[in-house]
Amino acid sequence: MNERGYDERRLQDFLAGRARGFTRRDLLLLTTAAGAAAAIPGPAAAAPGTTPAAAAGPIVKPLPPELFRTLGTNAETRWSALKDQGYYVPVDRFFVRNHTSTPIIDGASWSLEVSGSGLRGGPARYDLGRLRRFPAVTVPAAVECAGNGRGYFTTQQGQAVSGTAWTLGAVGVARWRGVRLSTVLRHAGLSRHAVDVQPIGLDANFVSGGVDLGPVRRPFPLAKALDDVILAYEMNGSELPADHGHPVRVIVPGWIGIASIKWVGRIEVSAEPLFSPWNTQFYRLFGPGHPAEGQPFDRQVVKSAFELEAGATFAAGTRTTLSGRSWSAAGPIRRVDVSTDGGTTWRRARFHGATPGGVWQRWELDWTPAAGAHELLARATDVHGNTQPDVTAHNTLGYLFDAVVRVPVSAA
Ligand SMILES: Nc1nc2c(c(=O)[nH]1)N[C@H]1C(S)=C(S)[C@@H](COP(=O)(O)O)O[C@H]1N2
Ligand SMILES: [Mo]
Repeated sequence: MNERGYDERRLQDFLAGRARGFTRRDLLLLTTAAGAAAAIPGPAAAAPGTTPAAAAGPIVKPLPPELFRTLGTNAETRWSALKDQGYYVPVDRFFVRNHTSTPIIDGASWSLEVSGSGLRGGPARYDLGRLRRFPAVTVPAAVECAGNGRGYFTTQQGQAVSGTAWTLGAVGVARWRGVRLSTVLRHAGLSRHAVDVQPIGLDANFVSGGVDLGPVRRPFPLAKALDDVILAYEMNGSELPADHGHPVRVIVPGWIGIASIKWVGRIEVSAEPLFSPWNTQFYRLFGPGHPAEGQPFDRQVVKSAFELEAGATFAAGTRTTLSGRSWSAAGPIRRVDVSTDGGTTWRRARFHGATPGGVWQRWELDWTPAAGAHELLARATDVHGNTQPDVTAHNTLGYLFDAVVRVPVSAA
């Protein structure tokens, strides 16, 4: 799957008006609407017949402050809460990113509509029982927000960005069980003209600047849909929890979190290129060095995090074990270098633990701190040689922060 080629083609389609769902004209209308409700032709509708249920508050599960930092309708995992945890992030500490609120959906009355111009025939409908009767797969995969690390554009690089000021806790790896999207699409009757696939969420429409942008949705190419995308109904061996998409969510391995639509109610299969606000207005790189209409992107980058909080204190002169995790969407991590002196000297961290699917790598390093202030850094390199820079090129929406993060700690 060559995302770069796809993104380039779709950018040209968008500029040329070869688009359905959300055109360049809609975007221009929106950006000139300045708060007034713009007339946008038909935001994609959720599946008729499935009632978007009442929301119970932005997030349903408990958010104890030792496990989460709450940011509006979202909650990021505290990295200290991952120390001594296994490879998979338990649900009780898995981050939540909600555009609005977690809807409570009854799995027994839920069904998924698959429809659109990319099918040979009319709409197909699948309830949970039907999805469970297709062959199941279990896939270790990360969900990571494209804005993970956004806060460091400001705190580390002194740059202004808009959006949720995540530190590094908008990522989690889980074991997802479900049915391959390819199985369902082929069952529904794919036409040879199908090009794009767009899952649509059943949560409340997202309203931004007074404009109703419709349900949360973002397209991906048919090639990705047929490659490794799944419709997940289990997370870490249990029924999918409400906050993570109950009863069914999409999991798009390697791609930014917004691709993995939760509470999916409809999947549009299209014979024409599809667009939504989530691949035009949002989730593009804007700013110096980027095209005026923004650079589309889909895939995540390379990052590392220590399993501790900034400002952590250690006993001076006593050996401790620093631990952390590194991950790359392009492939497994090959090496991680750690500095405990602000980047002057580096030591190679030792890897530990199993790495199913090579989604992320746990690592450790022994350290005997002298009394005083210290700065910890970790830099990962994946098997393809992709590594973390010292500085991430600025983009105004603060996506894809991959620079090495400087973590202040002290010993006394
Ligand atoms: N329907 C729907 N799907 C959604 C979202 C949402 O708000 N609504 N948020 C997206 C974003 S931006 C991210 S990063 C991931 C977060 O998944 P999680 O909350 O299970 O961690 O879900 C994605 N899928
Ligand atoms: Mo996200």
